[in-house]
Amino acid sequence: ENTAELRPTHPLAIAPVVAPAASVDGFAKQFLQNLNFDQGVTLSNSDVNDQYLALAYTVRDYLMARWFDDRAQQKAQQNKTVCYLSAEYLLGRQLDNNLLAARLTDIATEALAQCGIDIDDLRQVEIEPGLGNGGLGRLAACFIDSLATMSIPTIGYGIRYEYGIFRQAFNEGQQVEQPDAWLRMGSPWDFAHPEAAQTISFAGTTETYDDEGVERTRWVPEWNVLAVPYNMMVPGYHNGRVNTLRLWRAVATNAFDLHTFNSGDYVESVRAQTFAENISKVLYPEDSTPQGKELRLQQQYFFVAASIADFIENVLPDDFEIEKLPERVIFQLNDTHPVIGVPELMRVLVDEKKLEWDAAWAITQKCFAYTCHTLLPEALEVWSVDLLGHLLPRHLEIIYRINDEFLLEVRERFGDDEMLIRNMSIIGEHPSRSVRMAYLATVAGSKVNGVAELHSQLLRDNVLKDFATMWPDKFTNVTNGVTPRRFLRLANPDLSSLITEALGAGWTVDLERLRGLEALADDADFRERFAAVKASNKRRLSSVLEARGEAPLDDGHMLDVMIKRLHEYKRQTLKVLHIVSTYEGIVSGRLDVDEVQARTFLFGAKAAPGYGMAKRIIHLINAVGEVVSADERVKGKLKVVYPANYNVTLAERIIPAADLSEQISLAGKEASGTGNMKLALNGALTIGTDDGANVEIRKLVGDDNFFLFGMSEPEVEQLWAEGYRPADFYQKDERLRSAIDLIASGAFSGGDRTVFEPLVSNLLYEDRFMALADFSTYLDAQDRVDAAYADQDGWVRSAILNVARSGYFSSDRAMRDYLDRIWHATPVS
Ligand code: NBY
Repeated sequence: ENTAELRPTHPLAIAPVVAPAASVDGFAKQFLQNLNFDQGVTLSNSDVNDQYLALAYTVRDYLMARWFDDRAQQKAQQNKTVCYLSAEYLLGRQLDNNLLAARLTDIATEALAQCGIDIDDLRQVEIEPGLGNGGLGRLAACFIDSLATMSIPTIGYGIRYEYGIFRQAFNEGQQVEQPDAWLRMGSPWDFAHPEAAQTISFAGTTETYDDEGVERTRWVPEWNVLAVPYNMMVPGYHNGRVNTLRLWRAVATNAFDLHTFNSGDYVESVRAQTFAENISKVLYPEDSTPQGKELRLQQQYFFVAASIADFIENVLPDDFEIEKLPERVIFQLNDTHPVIGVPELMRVLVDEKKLEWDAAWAITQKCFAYTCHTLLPEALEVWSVDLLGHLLPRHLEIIYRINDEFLLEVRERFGDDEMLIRNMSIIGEHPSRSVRMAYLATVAGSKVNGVAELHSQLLRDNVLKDFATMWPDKFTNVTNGVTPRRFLRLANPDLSSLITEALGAGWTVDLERLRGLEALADDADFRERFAAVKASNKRRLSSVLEARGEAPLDDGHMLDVMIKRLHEYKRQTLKVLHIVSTYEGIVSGRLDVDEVQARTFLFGAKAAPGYGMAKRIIHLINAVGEVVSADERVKGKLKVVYPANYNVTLAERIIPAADLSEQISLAGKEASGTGNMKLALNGALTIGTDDGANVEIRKLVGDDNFFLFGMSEPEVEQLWAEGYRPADFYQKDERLRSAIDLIASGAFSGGDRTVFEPLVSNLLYEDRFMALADFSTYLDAQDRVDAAYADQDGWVRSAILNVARSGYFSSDRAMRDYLDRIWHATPVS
């Protein structure tokens, strides 16, 4: 590849690129060279960050030749490429994952040891790229891992935010947000390619012109920015493949401020650069309610337009016939955030490639597919027509035409039902005129999928009902999955060894093999070893917490975890009510202490900075935690820990240590959940509602190994329709009354009754997510948990069965489903 279009004469220049020798000496040599020549330090002068960077460069060096090969081969084979379009990738740390993929872990450990370095010290300094909010972003990261492992030609396209998800700190129990300057210490895993930048335009006007007798439209934009790609390696596990994640960074164009420069206002021109570069400055930290901010739409158009242009210009061959685009690409829309790509591809095909509208639309419909990740109405993204028309005038025209033709189709099919037309229109009229992005995605996509069986069903029955009637075959389900490499093999090395010893190593890429553990659940010796792994994972977590200044975990406590974004529908409050009720029960003598299992309740959760109620819930958890953990009367029984800044790195320590997984959303609200899968896969038992993928987890692991409680989705609908009055539940249930009264009394706020008053009255008089209605069955289920935990043998047996039966939740399986049902792409050979 070095020789393309060049005429080198040096023998090295025409030789293939080769990786350094895969030996301890080869690794040490490369590492020291990188330390000297890339970091500019000698070993004795280097600090731990120099060493970490040199190590990262060394791992890269081993993957580089594979990466070159894969790109050359993908180009030569001209296979269909999966272009995953996602505004978020929550990657987690890269070092261990890449060492594992390249089979370098042992070699690197030994080579560094011979240099006098403990590789663990280097692991510690890596800052994870937090380029996502939660489930949706982490899912994208799992998917690209699986696609690389399955040799599917894939490009992940996204945004290289300069600041990822904020760092969370607590100040007197309340969340404060700090900027996540993840690039500050260097970013050894990505490669800038300014030569491959795309110019992305905004605003201005449209005009028609005569193109040799044909009237055409063109966009005359007002300003533009450069999109500079940064490539990251996405190595497959043990298969020698390396795919690409291409993240775009916004940089000011020269033309941008030429005018100002010429007018002599130097300072103004520099300020203008910041304006352009703001586009990729920061990740929006809202994980459900879209903010409708102009900058966010700029981000979306910026990365999608750059990605589509990049694919057409740089991935496809020069002589490519654009009519054949659907044979070569599928653009998968990760929620509605990239949906502006639909009118963008239409603009490229009609205005630039000069295709007829109908031909362009036929191509576009085949090139996109849409994944929906929510059911909450407030989470469905809409853009005001004014804003969209101002920023992207040509795209708004295109959306209007798509809508006109779509509504004609609706009339043909269903007659002139004006109500139906209004309901299905891509343009909503109330409260003000807006573009409904989920509808645009549904109209344009070849397929629309939900992320768990129940979720896909509810999409068909409620949210997108009319569309599902019109196009039943468009709708499908792909239940989410998680990568077993990161969330079992890397996060839980001791359990991994135990599994490999029992079943051989193949499970890492064929997770259904875990079924082989079922038989071992009845083997006392295996149970003992499994329990020992759990105990040691708890000790490991305890030292991680201690290093962060938290109290250590108590031996023998059940570890009860709720780790997910803070949101009312997820019902962290219900968990708090359980804790307060148990605490109150012990203190008042209502509960027999000996019946209560010693438990540590662990929370991990960030709240969107503007989400007041979520922040109050964080405050309550910390306040309750402080009182409960300090009270001598429950000492040794109950403890609450809430480490700040829950992220992927911390998740990898918590999940393997967990005994109980809290999945307690109101039925019909959690699209899928993926933490539920990671926890079951690591042998935690679930206490959960019949919601999202919990339904499928319970079916697979069996009712005996899952604690189900709460209303079903139809029961929720019914109670809501009847008129839900939370105060009735408060009146009826004494345990609930005592718990709420205790919070209201100021017992957790130094006697101040005002602090949690808004929270309490919200529960009593609104309770949108019906925590009070599910409280009593939740407490009953928690009693069953206590009883089950008292029988340790039985518990461990159930835990093993959870692991054995979670193979379905591999993201490899999810990728096979996408490939069969939606993408129809094949592996490179
Ligand atoms: O996607 C989550 C769902 O809540 C969860 O049930 C599912 O398992 C997961 C993967 O399918 N959704 C999610 O994480 N959503 C976001 O993070 C998100 C981020 C930004 C915006 C909306 C949602 N936004 O509008 O800006």
